[in-house]
Amino acid sequence: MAGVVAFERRNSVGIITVDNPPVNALGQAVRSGLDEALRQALADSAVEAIVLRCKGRTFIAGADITEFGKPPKAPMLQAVIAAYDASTKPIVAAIHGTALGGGLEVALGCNYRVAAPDAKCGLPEVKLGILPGAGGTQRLPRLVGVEKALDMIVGGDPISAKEAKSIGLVDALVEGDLLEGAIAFATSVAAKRPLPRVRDLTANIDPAKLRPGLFDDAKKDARKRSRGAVGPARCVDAVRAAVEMPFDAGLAEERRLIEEAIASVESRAMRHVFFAERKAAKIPDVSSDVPTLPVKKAAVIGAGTMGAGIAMVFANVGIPVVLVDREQSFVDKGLDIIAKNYGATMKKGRLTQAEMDTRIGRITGTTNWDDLAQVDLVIEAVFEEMGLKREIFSRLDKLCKKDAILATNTSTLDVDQIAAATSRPEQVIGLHFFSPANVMRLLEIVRGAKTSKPVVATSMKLAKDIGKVGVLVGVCQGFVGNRMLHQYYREAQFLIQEGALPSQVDRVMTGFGFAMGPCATSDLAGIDVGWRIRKAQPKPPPGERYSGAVADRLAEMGRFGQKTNAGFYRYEAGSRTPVDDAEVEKIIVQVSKELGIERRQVADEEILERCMFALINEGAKILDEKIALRASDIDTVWINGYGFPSHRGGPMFYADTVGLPRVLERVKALQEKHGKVWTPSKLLEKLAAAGRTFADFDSEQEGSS
Ligand code: T1G
Repeated sequence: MAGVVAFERRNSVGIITVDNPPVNALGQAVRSGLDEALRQALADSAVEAIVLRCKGRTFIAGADITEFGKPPKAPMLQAVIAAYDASTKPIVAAIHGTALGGGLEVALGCNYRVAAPDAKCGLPEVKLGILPGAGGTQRLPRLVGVEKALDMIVGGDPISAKEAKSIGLVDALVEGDLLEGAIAFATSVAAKRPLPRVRDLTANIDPAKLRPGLFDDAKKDARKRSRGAVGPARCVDAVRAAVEMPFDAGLAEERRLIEEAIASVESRAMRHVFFAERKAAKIPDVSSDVPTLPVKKAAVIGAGTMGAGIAMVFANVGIPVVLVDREQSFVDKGLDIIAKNYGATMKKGRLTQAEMDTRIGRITGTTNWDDLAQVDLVIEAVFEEMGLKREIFSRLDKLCKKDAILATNTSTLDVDQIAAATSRPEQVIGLHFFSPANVMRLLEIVRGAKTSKPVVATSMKLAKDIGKVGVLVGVCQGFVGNRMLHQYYREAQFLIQEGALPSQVDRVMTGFGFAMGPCATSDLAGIDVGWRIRKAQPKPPPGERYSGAVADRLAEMGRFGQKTNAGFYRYEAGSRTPVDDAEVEKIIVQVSKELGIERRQVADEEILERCMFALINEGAKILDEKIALRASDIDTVWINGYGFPSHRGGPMFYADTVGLPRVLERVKALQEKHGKVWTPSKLLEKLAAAGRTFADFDSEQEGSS
């Protein structure tokens, strides 16, 4: 029997144990091991009942995603589950950690399921652009009802063991030793007949009991929320088959749909995103044996919106944090922001009063810098002004303990220049959070020229510990995300100067799948933020176009965006819904006139191409300069920090789907027309000429490191 699955008997109970670290994924060896173990259990006459359980940190967390797209190897998972389903002896699945995807489907093929109280169950396949393909769409609705099954399958989020018990997905929660509890449960049901099989349940899938139009509504809703991805709607079709077809026909329909999904670019994109996030955590020259420093107590300098959000991030994971500002009123305002944020989460039922009190209890507001003497990590989150930041870092250098990590949340400034204000630049790093810091998953970790490996390793680990996706980037203006954003916004603004309107540009980009278009995002972030930065920078030389002209005019008129209920759009009081404003069109036409630009019809395709190719070309330059380690890191930054649609895989993955020769050809044509802002990246030219992709570039980097 394959070494990853073992079989043993304890008295009258056969125990099948899966041991395939790190997450007991259902690779070929596990599938054939499960098959063989069942055969042994059924053949052993002393066995009256069977327990299926896993070693390690979790129950089976799904099919082995690395096998997707490769020729399938027998036994197929459906066949393995069919054998468990047909067992003549009761099988009890003992769930701990996360029973996900194919793992939960295996458990649904068993007669009973018991779980540790902190376990989770889910069918997250939709997050990989596919759907449960081993009976989950047919068995789950039979067991927990159609609406709950739709919720779990179309949404993809796991549920707690407690909820699973309450909806009948799990038969019992086992306190203490899970295996002993499962064996006791198995013994208690050993003689019970007939054996309960999920496939035989029909009450929950009786069409007469379902709300008319349920599936059409679910499909409409799925389309509305999926920003153009087709995966969620396909999940609805599969669950519909459970109601409209006999079990085996439903299984066949599920099979047809998953084969269609696995072959789709959408699923390839989302699988790329899955592995890209995990790869981002690996730093070639900082191996896992580089020691990390403990972060048991943190501090945040600056109690503004950003600082307050960052303090919450630490309090949320149990790390006490000191929130510092120069005046008590500023500190109080920061603590107030925190209380309001937690209050809002509590109102949504996602936090209890007790949890809120505990978290707020971990945050100490102060104006006394001596309170920083013993913290392990300080994050500076004050105004974007170099002089102020250097002053703060030189003060921290004198105050903080020797091995404290001094971090800056700057989004644009030179981390090396900030580090040079201290006697310990090796302890300085950039930790660039995204607003709202307690919500956005991305953390750009900015490695300075002198940042030590232990500080890098600690920051990468910290990102995971605080629930963020950490991506290591180098020092340059705007790092990875904002540097590319600047080129994307540049093109969006040029297109508006040439004839497009904000709503057209935003419609094209949200149609592509972005959560928000560039103009609505500027209104959310505040048009005045960019305006103040531009005002401090030199204007482009004569003859060179200036992308900030329209935004500057709006800001000069006090149209800062949502905060003034007017920006690129108008906002009704208290509403965040952008409304087209004829006043803005007048302003834009006037600015074009002053710039000597004759306005013209701009096609949607041109908007998409120029905005996307500006991103891609800058991304390639960033890779060439080694500011990012991988093209997939750039994708991870854009998906977790800028609302890039995950079903497109990120700007660099998208470029590979378009084809780099095509991207290069268009970039060169745009350079012809619009000048040096479109100078093609050398790396893009090299890869296109060699018929290679950004994915090739990444695997070569990986191979050479
Ligand atoms: N297949 C292959 N590798 C996997 C894997 C999987 N299903 N899940 C995790 N890994 C690797 C991961 O790449 C990483 O590798 C290591 O395990 C640790 O993961 C038929 C078709 C379980 C919640 O979508 O959500 O079943 O980077 O860093 O934070 O219907 O992993 O160390 O080299 O994420 O503790 C459905 C995917 C599959 C679950 C653990 N299942 N996994 O999180 O660790 S489709 C999923 C997760 C399916 C059936 C269909 C998480 C986790 P490395 P990690 P973690």
